[in-house]
Amino acid sequence: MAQTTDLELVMFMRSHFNEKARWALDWKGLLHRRRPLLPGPHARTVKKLTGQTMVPVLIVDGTPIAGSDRILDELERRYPQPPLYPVDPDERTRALEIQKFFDDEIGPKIRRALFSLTLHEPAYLCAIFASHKSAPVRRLYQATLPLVKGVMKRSMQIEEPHVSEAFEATRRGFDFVAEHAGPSGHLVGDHFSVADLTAAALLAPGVDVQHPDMRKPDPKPESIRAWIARWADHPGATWVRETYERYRSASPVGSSAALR
Ligand SMILES: N[C@@H](CCC(=O)N[C@@H](CS)C(=O)NCC(=O)O)C(=O)O
Repeated sequence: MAQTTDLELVMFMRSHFNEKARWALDWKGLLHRRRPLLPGPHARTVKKLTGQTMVPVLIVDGTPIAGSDRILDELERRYPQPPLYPVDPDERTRALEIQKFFDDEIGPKIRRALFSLTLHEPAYLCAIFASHKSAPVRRLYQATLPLVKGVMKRSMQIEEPHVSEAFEATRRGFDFVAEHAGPSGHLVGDHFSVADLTAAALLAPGVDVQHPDMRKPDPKPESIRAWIARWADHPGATWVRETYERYRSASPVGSSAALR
């Protein structure tokens, strides 16, 4: 079936909530354009589009949809195959509950834990978010990052006791998937669903996943190598790696590369 809808994803590179939307688009084989913005300067553009500043935002035929859960919901409604929502109503409810748990409880905290380390690594932050920009823009962006450190600390609550809680929540996220993945490797029922996609995408910052959209740039500073090593042997980290290998193809059917 020819895809007639125009889809544009406004996003941050390598960001885990944005990864949810990228993964859903790729899983459904949907051609789309990606508009990667730099965190900070993004606020003006996104506010103008949606009245708030968070990405991902998916623009569907000119209409912006903000929020990864709402984006997945709209994609599922418009493009039900292959499905992300289980057919069985109880399983569907459970899968959406798991999405909400990871969106609310784990996603923001794993980000806080990781930023408590990367905040002191402007060159690395720049490599994460600005690798698509020209060298002069990257240099300028890197130079401004130390100046906005205070704002970032406040907006993400990078201070005690919140940082310790964030590390605990990260462990809780890995424990959850290790405990709840069934024999087939899925969190709900026997098929890949929104629950698996959300948990794997939001835990990906703690794992050395190899997918090009989430691979951490090299060389990694010591603090990042220690962060990855901290979770590497956890069965939950193994689950994330395996879920990526099984369900996140590096060259999706609807590859958007040509449209980027
Ligand atoms: N619940 C939202 C969370 C999105 C979110 O936290 N986005 C972050 C990047 S990971 C963001 O845009 N931060 C910049 C800002 O808040 O202005 C979702 O599921 O989309």
